[in-house]
Amino acid sequence: MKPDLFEAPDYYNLDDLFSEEHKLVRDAARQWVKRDISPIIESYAQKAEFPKQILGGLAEIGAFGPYIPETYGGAGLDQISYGLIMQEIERGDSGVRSTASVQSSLVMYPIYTYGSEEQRKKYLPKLATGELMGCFGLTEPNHGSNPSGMETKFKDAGDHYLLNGAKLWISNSPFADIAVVWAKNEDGRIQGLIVERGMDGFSTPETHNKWSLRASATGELIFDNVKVPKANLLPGKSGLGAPLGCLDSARYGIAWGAIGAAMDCYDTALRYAKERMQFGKPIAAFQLQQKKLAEMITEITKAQLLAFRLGQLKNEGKATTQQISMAKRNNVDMALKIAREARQVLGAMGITGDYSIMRHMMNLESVITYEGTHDIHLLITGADITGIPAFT
Ligand code: TGC
Ligand code: FAD
Repeated sequence: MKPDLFEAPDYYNLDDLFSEEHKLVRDAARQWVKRDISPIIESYAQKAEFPKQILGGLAEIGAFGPYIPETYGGAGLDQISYGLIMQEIERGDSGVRSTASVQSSLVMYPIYTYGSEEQRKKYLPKLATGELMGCFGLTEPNHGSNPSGMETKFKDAGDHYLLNGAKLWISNSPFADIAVVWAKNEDGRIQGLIVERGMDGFSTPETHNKWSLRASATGELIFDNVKVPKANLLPGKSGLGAPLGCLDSARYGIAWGAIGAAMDCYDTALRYAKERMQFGKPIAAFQLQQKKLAEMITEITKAQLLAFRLGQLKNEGKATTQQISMAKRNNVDMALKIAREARQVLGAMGITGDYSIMRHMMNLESVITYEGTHDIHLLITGADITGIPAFT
């Protein structure tokens, strides 16, 4: 891959709105990505392998539990800092951002929010340092967009629970030490359980043959009469609202993360267009190429403003699920469209691994599907403005 010459676009001077802390956190993540991700990520994506050696670095930049209080090992930052960290990591690769999103919003968040004090103390500090890695099991082979139909279930077996079922498409599952698993109790109510690697009957086969998120490990979670200690049940909340609450936090991070991928594609295309000569001129001199680039910076700027305002609302505890859906949907769609246009600016070079664009484009095909598909988020907005849910 070419040297990382990334310069972040800030067309509307958003830096004037960020605090010194926001900028410090963001710049630390940006430098880390340049130093530790950009030089290696293409080869890991090519060989479809997660670069495990980056876990310590992710922890150091505060990517594991940015908004979890310091008493539990988190970074104690606000939601805008969390968003900026996700933006910078996804500027490097959506798969690396996935690992951080899952650890923070889908593993640490439910343990912090729905867990007992003993569970918080036992797991959160080790998750914050990356000593323990986690995954989140909601999706099943027969239930993706409609998790309320899940078949995974557990029953009371005296001094423990007995868990049976299977989860599919689980980020980090092949190497995770623990899994936050959503399953139905004997009354059919959804609850969260912390399942630990090594428990009898628990396995995590890897899913191969992906053309997207190749540097992220994806797999299954299989539960065959797994004995889960009663102390591992998350006591704080039951019902579908419990996992959906975690998704709010992860989707918010993705709304920022997608901006990073878009910024990288735009910056790469802009630099290439100014250098690449055709018909005796840099291709940046042609109106059709300028149209692409001008539209890209316009869409990135709109997405930045959406994410920033959402961050303010989140800091005030006012961001709604529906507002988060709109931002996730808009910003991922924006990034995917920019990746496709940016790829064209590079001509044939755009299809090679010498540049990051094609990798971002393929990654974003997962990002537009996971954490609620593009169409599900549209339906969430539709239900909100009409008052008529159209999911069924
Ligand atoms: P619905 O009737 O709307 O709601 C069921 C119950 O949940 C409550 N609720 C929420 N509570 C807290 N936070 C939220 N955001 C909530 N949204 C809803 C709701 O009030 C209700 O409570 P109650 O007490 O009345 O029961 O549920 P529904 O079955 O109609 O489903 C709605 C729908 C389709 C929007 C929802 O199921 C959905 O969002 N589906 C998409 C599934 C999804 O996003 N899966 C993601 C899996 S995780 C993942 O992809 C990780 S990728 C990670 C990475 O690598 O980055
Ligand atoms: P389906 O639900 O089968 O949907 C197929 C198509 O039908 C979609 O276009 C969808 O929009 C459309 N559709 C469905 N219902 C409706 C409707 N009511 N109206 C209109 N259209 C509809 N899950 C986890 O739990 N944990 C993870 O860590 C995780 N990581 C993932 C990593 C990757 C790389 C990928 C690709 C997925 C991951 N997922 C994870 C799963 C992800 O959340 C699901 O793929 C997603 O929710 C969609 O479910 P599905 O793939 O079963 O699609």
